[in-house]
Amino acid sequence: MDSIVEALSQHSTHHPERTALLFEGRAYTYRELYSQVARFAAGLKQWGLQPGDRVALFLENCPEFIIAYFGTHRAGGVIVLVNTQYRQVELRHLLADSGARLALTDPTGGAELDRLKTDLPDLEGLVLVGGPGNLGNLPSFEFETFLAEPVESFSFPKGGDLAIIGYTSGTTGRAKGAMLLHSNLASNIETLTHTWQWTAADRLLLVLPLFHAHGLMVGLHGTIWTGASAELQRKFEASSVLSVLQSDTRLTMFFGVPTMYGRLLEEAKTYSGPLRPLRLYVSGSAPLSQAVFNEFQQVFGQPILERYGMTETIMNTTNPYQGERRAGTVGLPFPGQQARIVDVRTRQLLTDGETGEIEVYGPHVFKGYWQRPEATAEAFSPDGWFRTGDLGCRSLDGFITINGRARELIISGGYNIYPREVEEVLLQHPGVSEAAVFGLPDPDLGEQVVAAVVPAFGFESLTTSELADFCRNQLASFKKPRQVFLVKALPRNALGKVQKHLLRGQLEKR
Ligand code: MCA
Ligand code: AMP
Repeated sequence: MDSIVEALSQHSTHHPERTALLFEGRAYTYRELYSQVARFAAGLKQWGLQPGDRVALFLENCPEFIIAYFGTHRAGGVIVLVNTQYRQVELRHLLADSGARLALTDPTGGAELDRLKTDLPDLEGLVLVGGPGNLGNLPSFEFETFLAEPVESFSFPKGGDLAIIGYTSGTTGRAKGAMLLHSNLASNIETLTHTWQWTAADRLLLVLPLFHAHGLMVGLHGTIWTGASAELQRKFEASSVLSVLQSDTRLTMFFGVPTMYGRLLEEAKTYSGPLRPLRLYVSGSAPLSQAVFNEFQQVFGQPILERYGMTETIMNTTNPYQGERRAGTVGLPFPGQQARIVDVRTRQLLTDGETGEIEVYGPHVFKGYWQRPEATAEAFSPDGWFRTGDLGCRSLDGFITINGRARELIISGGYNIYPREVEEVLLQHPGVSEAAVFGLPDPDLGEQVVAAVVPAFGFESLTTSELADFCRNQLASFKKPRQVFLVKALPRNALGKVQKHLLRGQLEKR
């Protein structure tokens, strides 16, 4: 099968009454889900969507997200994923760069996009979930009115068709759109579901946001590919997740970022009932500490399976489903995919035990960055391997450990923050003369965003909250600095480059 939407259609034919999705007390069978998908696809066609046109999804977890996602693919469209925390700076860039013609959002998101209309000439309309909204510039349609009579005469997407543009940043320049083909999505979920022994009998508690790869391309895709079911929640909240995990005996799997596991462990301390282990707990998107791994195994009776992925490649490596799950490592490449470690400077292959950049190869690797041929060329080695930007080493028996990053990146609670983007916003504040943004360890989030700021003359009493609010007005709020240190000067090397490791060393102790 070339696409996940085709798998959905097949399940709706062969097992129409099987449950696909549960959300806030409502169950959707495969028949119902696919019928809504087909209707949304027809609505898109009627509206005038052409194959290859981009549709942005700027919405929290809900069934409409899933219907619009598969409906867009059914109609030959391309999905642009947009984090719901994004504000004007990110929205303007993502929607303009992708040239999205239509966006699915809620009335609040609609108002935000409507304000940007003059900067977004390609955006022709909004589909709104949860009410009509009060918009002035863009035509909008309520979700329900967009569902049309299905037309089954058009074909399913082919493996080589573009499916998703997932934005991910770099050290320089703005976020780049990683182009994932239907074949990338299908091949990766095929090997992943096989490796994790995911079957139609499984039920996943899906609380990860669907607008990122982890929730969407692992959680949702795996569910639909195997004909299983998912209980979808709007967002993660430790106490309700713990009680659902314990009370709903049909659940077999839970996927999360390390912050979620840490919070579940905290919550478990106040939980009186017995803790029922699920078949599979998976962690990824950020490093899982050995302490959380060990404590989770003790408390929940199961070793977490840690895996490693990226927007550009979906899932790269996994600890074994059967056999040792080695804490602190991300395991081995999925079958059918490859990974190697090369010297960062010479690009020569390294031997086991040596640390270098992780490169990956296989049918899961994306096609390139949307309209960025130079960035695409730089991202691949001459023999076609993708340079992940992650540093790691491989043990003699093949387990990969990630032990650094070749690029500047902060991972906070599983969300990526590129310091440069936050620095650029800080520098727009009249009180900031110089700014350096970096990560410091955080017991809950893994890393937290911190800024060192040289105040402009007369602004020596700038506060963290003032600068955090300033960032928050323009950027997703998870990118705002949690601490701001005022310094007299930034340490620089002979070339003038800020030495962030020195700042980190100094400020970590404060
Ligand atoms: C929320 N806040 C955060 C974060 N999340 N601050 C720093 N880091 C975060 N990750 C801030 C909000 O901006 C807000 O600030 C305040 O916390 C409360 O927001 P709320 O939404 O209630 O937060 P939360 O429920 O505590 O969220 C924590 C979370 C969430 C559940 C861990 O961050 C989350 O869902 N993370 C998962 C991200 C994910 O799916 N990543 C996968 C990327 P204020 O009050 O000031 O507004 S895909 C990927 O990385 C690759 C492919 C891979 O390998 O998976
Ligand atoms: P993104 O750009 O959002 O796709 O984030 C991908 C990045 O998340 C990777 O390049 C890694 O740096 C990081 N990552 C994902 N999974 C893990 C993991 N299990 N351990 C450490 N880092 C991870």
